Amino acid sequence: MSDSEDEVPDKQLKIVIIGDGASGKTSLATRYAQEQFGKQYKQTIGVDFFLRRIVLPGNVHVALQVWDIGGQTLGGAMLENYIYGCHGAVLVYDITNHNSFDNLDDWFGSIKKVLGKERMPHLALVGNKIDLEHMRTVKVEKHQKFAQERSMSSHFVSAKTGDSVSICFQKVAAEILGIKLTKPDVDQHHRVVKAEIVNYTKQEESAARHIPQTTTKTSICSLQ
Ligand SMILES: Nc1nc2c(ncn2[C@@H]2O[C@H](COP(=O)(O)OP(=O)(O)OP(=O)(O)O)[C@@H](O)[C@H]2O)c(=O)[nH]1
Ligand SMILES: [Mg+2]
Repeated sequence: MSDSEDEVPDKQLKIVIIGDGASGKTSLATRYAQEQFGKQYKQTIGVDFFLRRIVLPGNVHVALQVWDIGGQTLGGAMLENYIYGCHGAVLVYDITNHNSFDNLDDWFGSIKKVLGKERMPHLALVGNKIDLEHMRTVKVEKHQKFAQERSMSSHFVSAKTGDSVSICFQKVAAEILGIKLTKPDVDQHHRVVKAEIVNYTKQEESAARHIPQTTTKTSICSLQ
């Protein structure tokens, strides 16, 4: 069976993405649903919707409804309506912005307030912007402790490069439905980094070979 548009999915899942403004929620959703990324920040007002159909092991067809909730809704009256009935909640912070991590407590609190009395949805902790690893301000240990203490699954992604975005949502959907992902299922989602193959002409090749090599020696190291 193919995963075509007309096919009726076996399951429909509502996944909400919450977290501080500018942590990258819209970027994650657009990367996941449309394979796109924009550098320009455009604040989400209220909520935006995305849809992606996936197939999980056992030929389970799933329609993932992704609710991208604006960071400004925290503490507002509408947030509870947006969260209501979700099967999964993805809590996003920016690894270079400690405030966005600290505020996750409030986001977690809002989930608990709405759904705590019924059943908690699957919760995923997502550290975004790992392409900016050199600017990280939230230690990995802090991230892991937060996730463990609240029984959340743990993910590090980059909406910019697409690193681990698809597998993150795949894991969340599988967890909700109690489906086990095998290693090949997981590996399939790792992005292949495409290296450009340059075909040098014979002339360019020999010119490159004859570039004079400069050697600088210091008492500390030798650069070639
Ligand atoms: N370097 C880098 N920048 C990112 C990444 N994800 C998002 N950004 C940038 O961060 C800014 C905010 O991203 P958004 O996705 O709009 O943030 P948001 O969480 O939806 O913000 P609100 O709608 O206000 O809640 C934009 O300028 C994005 O280009 C990432 O993985 N790496
Ligand atoms: Mg947004």
